[in-house]
Amino acid sequence: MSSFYPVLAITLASLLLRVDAAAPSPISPPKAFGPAPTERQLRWHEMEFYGFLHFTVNTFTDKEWGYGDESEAVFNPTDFDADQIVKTAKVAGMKGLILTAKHHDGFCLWPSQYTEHSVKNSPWRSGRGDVVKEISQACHRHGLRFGVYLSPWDRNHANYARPEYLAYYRNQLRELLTNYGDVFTVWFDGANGGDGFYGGANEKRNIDNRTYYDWENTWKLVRERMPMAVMFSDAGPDIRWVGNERGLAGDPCWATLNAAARYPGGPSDGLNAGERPGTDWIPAECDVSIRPGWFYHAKEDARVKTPAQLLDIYYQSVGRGACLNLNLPPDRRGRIHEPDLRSLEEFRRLLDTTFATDLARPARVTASKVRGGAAQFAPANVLDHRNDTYWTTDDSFTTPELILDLGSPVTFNVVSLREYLPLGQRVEAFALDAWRDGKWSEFTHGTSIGNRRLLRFDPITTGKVRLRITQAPVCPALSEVGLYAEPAQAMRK
Ligand code: FUL
Ligand code: CA
Repeated sequence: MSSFYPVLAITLASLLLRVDAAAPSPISPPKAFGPAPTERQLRWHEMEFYGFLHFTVNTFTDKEWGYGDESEAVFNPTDFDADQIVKTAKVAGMKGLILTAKHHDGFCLWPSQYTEHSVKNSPWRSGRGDVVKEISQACHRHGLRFGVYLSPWDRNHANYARPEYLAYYRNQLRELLTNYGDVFTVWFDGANGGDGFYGGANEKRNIDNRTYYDWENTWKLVRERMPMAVMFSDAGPDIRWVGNERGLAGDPCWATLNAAARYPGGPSDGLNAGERPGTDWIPAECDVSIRPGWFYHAKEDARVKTPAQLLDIYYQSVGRGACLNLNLPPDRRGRIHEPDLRSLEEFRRLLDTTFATDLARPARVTASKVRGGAAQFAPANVLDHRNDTYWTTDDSFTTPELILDLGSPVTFNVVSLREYLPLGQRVEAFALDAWRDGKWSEFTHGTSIGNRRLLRFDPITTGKVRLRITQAPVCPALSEVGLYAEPAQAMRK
């Protein structure tokens, strides 16, 4: 024993010395610029693509907005299959599903203890069914996250537009956030007030959507029950509507917004592009249906979006730094219809084929500037497919360049860029050049990057690509630069 300690001490000392000698003086990372995402927002950004399920009495009455007087008896899917629905979403590459637990008609897809207007009084599964339970469990079984849509506007409830309704709404939220496991998002719709059944009153009821719902306290309830859930509305607080129902983000699409004057159901100007400089990190979600309507209508069976249309939407949503929320409406059986499934499968196949090979990966990468010359911030960090490593420069260099030497000519038609989000959105403009005939020539340029920027263009063949950051208020921090080639079928409409 006695000889052990000195040996240990010497070994430790030499280890420490070695570490000391090798350690470069640490170079600190840049400071974040403007508002930066929270942990829950970062987790959401990583999802990129998830789905909506619009399903309720409307599926059976062939409507888009139920009036609120529908009999519970109409809700009767003949072959409801949560696994088929969730597996379809999974095949499409979705990372989660948001279910309309209650749409504007007020019918509840779970047996809420606060109303009789729910599945419990329907013939489906003899009144013992629970769509929220089956979908949430299937999601968790298949590795998808689960989210809820609980329409604030309720055309069935007698107390809608009165103060009492708020307690009802919050009780329902509590049920959804307590009994169905983890919930990744709560989707607050902005459609508010108007005519309806309202317990038999059959009248028009308007509300002041700035004050009526007392959102502060509803949001607090969600934070307490489900701290990692992101809340969606026209005004955040975590993610915002993109301002259209076509699934298209603006160009630019900033992740920031000035939230103070906004409220759910408020004016939508500015939501498509975001606001810069903005006071809050409230990135966009692009919602769109795979069919013309949000609910299933047999007459729309031939109007399912094609794989090429879905790809266009993907490039203009995920590819502009937003997340894509694509609606899949279950049919009267309670399944995703076959044409929808076929379109999703082909869409996924084309995306997977495109992104299977990053043609930039083997490149030799150099940059005009590297922060402190430190390996930690080296340009090779843009090629490792990790979001947590990035290339950056000293604070004073805001327009650096990066060159990918591909060795021999390579053909591609997609560029993928990502910023390192914890440091905020930094790049305001960039350009890409190809080395051709002994000189650089620009083949595309853009503005916002954020979580992801995908640029798509006619195929280019070159041995060298240059990325120029042309405008940024601070030094950029980029975590990814990738080059991809779409299969020919993907380029056809
Ligand atoms: C809108 C609703 O009125 C539609 O019915 C649908 O739910 C869509 C996603 O949001 O505001
Ligand atoms: Ca990286």
